Amino acid sequence: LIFLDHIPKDFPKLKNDAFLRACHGQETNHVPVWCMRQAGRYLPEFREFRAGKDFFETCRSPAACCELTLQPLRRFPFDAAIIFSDILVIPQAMGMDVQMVAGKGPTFPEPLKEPEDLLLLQPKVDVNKELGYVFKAITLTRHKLDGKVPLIGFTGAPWTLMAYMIEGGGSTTHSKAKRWLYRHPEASHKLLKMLTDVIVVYLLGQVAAGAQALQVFESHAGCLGPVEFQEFSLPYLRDIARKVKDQLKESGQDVPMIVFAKDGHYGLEDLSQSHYEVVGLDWTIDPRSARERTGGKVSLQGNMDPCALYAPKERISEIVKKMLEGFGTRGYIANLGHGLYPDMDPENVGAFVEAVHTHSRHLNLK
Ligand code: 1CP
Repeated sequence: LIFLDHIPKDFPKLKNDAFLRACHGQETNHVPVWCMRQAGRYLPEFREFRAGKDFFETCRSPAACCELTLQPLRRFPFDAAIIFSDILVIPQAMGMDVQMVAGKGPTFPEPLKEPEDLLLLQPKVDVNKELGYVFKAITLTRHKLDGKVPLIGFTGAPWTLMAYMIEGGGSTTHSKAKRWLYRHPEASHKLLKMLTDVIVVYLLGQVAAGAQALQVFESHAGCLGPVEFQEFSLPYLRDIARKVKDQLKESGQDVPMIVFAKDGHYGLEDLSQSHYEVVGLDWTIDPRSARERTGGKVSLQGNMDPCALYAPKERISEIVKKMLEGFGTRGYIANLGHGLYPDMDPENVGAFVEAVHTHSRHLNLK
């Protein structure tokens, strides 16, 4: 991993470390907050900037990714930025064609159908060459952030990426991908292992480029049951964290990692013992029970129902207050239970951020 030796050291000094402190369970004046999909179509400036441009072309432009990452921070006092990119850049790097089709979402014209199709994937991915544009976007954005808040890098988890590569796009049942788990378990493990290898190098590259925290999105945990999760998701999530941390330790770095397994409530105990500092939660989990089940071993992130942002501002404030009381203000990062939707009102996003800051400061004074 040659690129770890080339860490740019001249980044501006970090001014707001609340998010990083909360990841490590340390005290903060206020509870840090950010939103999944904070760079997105709910912002008019995002829609304007993206208009007429191909989605993955945008992802390949470091300047565009930097601009889109910074947009939400100009509006709201978020405590972290997340690099604008997509989880599906990894299947692309492995040789698959992925297009963003308006009104339909990501689409693979030639998804994997049978185990033989694994032979069509790049066996040895040159991550620097294929995904270097993400690293450049991270370095540029870290500089342009000027130390305002930390920059989060991310990846899709192996099972979630496998599901897209076989389904060919979004799906409600994920039956094509799950068919592999039951009919082709060996080929499934082979693919999950290939993905894991690329992901580890990709995350290390993001850190070398300037990412200050890493989130792993297992967005499709919910279509697995506890048994399939144990076999096809959890071991790879653990492998990723362990391998990334081992490498970082060697180079004397400490970068907190967040695992977000959406609808994976059955795996909460295991996820809290998987080498991640933070476990992200969707809105189906009660804050107090999440604390009990994770036994204070990790920090927690989440988990307001994104749809609560359709409520009037006063109601949002009440919901946030309850959420903060449930989680407590230590070892906690406020977020939504999933991403923002395009029809959400930016004003209410502002109300959410303000409610987190105000209520948590009050709770800390008590
Ligand atoms: O044209 C557009 O703007 C399309 C909307 C969009 C955006 C803004 C897509 C298409 N991707 C993104 C950016 C993105 N994707 C980010 C940017 C940083 C931020 O959060 O602000 C991130 C972190 C992602 C990650 C991502 N992409 C996930 C994991 C998170 C999650 O939502 O569970 C997933 C599943 C994807 C795939 C994807 N990309 C885009 C869409 C619409 C989807 C979901 C498709 C589906 O399953 O139906």
